[in-house]
Amino acid sequence: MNRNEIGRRSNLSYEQFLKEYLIPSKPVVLTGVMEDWPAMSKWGTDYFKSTLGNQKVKVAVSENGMFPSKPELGWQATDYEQMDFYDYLSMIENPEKLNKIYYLQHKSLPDVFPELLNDIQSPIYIKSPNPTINLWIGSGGNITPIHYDFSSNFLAQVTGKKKVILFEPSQSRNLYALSVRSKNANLSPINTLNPDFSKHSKYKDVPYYECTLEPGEMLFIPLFWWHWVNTISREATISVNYWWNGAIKPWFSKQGIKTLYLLSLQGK
Ligand SMILES: O=C(O)CCC(=O)C(=O)O
Repeated sequence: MNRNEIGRRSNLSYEQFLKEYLIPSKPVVLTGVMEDWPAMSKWGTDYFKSTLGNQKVKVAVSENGMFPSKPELGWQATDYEQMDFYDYLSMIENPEKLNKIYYLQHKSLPDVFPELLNDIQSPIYIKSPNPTINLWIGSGGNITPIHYDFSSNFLAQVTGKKKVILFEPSQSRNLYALSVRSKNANLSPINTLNPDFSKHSKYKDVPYYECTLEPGEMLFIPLFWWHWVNTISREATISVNYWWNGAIKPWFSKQGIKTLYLLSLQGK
């Protein structure tokens, strides 16, 4: 596979971000953008236990660390358990004692943990109203398989590290994406833990973009870009992501129309 490192930038103005990344639909890691977030010094299992421990949460469970555990069966393949947030936090403090892997995925901050909104600040690059803001908490070994979203995305790392791999939308065929008419058209059936190259031979040569996201860094994942995310820290790993509709106009540019056309061939 052909590897490209995702670049890092700091102090980008909105205009620079627009011109260099949003319009050309190019990923970038932004550094120094979370320095004023109270979350950076406050958030962790102790803080969440003492402030929100009584709350019930629905946590995804997997035998092998993939969420969903069998991407070929679609998103519904993930199992869930209901538990006290306190108990979940205690579990991921000692992941070596667990025989399964657990992941609190995309919990809406405004709906589930509105108190925590005071600890973060929406990136200045989001100009559209009401982005979807989610909290993700897990520990080492969680894998979100290859998929794309229908929004532009900032994935902001608060504690722990995540390895993120991205593929351009034009790589859909090499990722064996299902037909766009399928319910799971945005999920690739490739098992990234153990790819079956006899079935998915084109995946071998697919060009990809990679970064290891460190605390305090925010990754811009452009609209329709395929991504998979692997939590690599053993300790509790906390991220916030923002899905927002920032890139509709660029998709009507020449390059955007070409990519939409390639996506429309997906799975044919
Ligand atoms: O952090 C993760 O595990 C997945 C994040 C993701 O897929 C997203 O932000 O769209």
